[in-house]
Amino acid sequence: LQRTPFEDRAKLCKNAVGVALFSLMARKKTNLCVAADVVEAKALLDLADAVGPQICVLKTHCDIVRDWTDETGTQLRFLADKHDFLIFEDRKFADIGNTVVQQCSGGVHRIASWAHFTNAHALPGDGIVDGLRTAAGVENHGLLLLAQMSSAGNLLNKEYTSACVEMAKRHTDFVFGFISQERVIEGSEGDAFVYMTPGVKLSQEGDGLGQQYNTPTAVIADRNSDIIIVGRGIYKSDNPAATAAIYRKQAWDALA
Ligand code: UP6
Repeated sequence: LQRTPFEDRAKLCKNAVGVALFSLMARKKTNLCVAADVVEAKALLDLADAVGPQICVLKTHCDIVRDWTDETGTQLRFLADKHDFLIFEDRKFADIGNTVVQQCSGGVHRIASWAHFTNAHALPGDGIVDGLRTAAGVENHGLLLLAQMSSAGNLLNKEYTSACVEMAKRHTDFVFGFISQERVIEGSEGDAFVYMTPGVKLSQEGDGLGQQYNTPTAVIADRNSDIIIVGRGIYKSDNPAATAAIYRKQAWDALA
């Protein structure tokens, strides 16, 4: 299978964050995203600083951080500039347009003020995309749709995935990719979108709570995804920076 280089896919993408992400991956030669699921602000910033040189994207769950302040977002942006990565708040929005405007721009977390992009379930319909576009502004923000999930027994079947794909195609100014378990749009049309896959670990046993893992090589080489998302496999290891380097190499080598 011949892959289109990321620098060429940057030219096909219509959203500025998507363009920036493809360009960054080509420049830095990494398709690793770390899921920084730690619960204190200092731990989050320390982890971001440690794995920063290895990653294209830092994925956050700001609502699990018990002492989050505006300064946490500011410091994350500082580290993103320092190490050249983008910040993805994995908020998985799932409400009506009017509500997600407030959830994305307001509240304690003010996600739109520090995250480069976030994600949403397609379940509520196109209004969720329009609401998040309003909250974020198109110029310097982007959105991923959850087309598939990694958890056992999830309800995102083939028909639902197809509907997500169609929704993304209606909003290419803002939606630049998917959270999915595989590449969900083939051919050159699919080259305009990025595919990010969670549920990745070198050892494949689950977590007792439904998570299902695949290896970096399986996700990139066999399922043709672009970016691996790794949480516990990295941040729970003895040396997250060194472990991130191992995942990075496996995921990048699997592109060839
Ligand atoms: N995530 C999944 N599966 C999905 C969507 N998102 O695991 O389908 C997220 C989780 C977590 C990360 O919310 O932040 O990806 C996976 O973490 P792990 O590597 O520690 O299992």
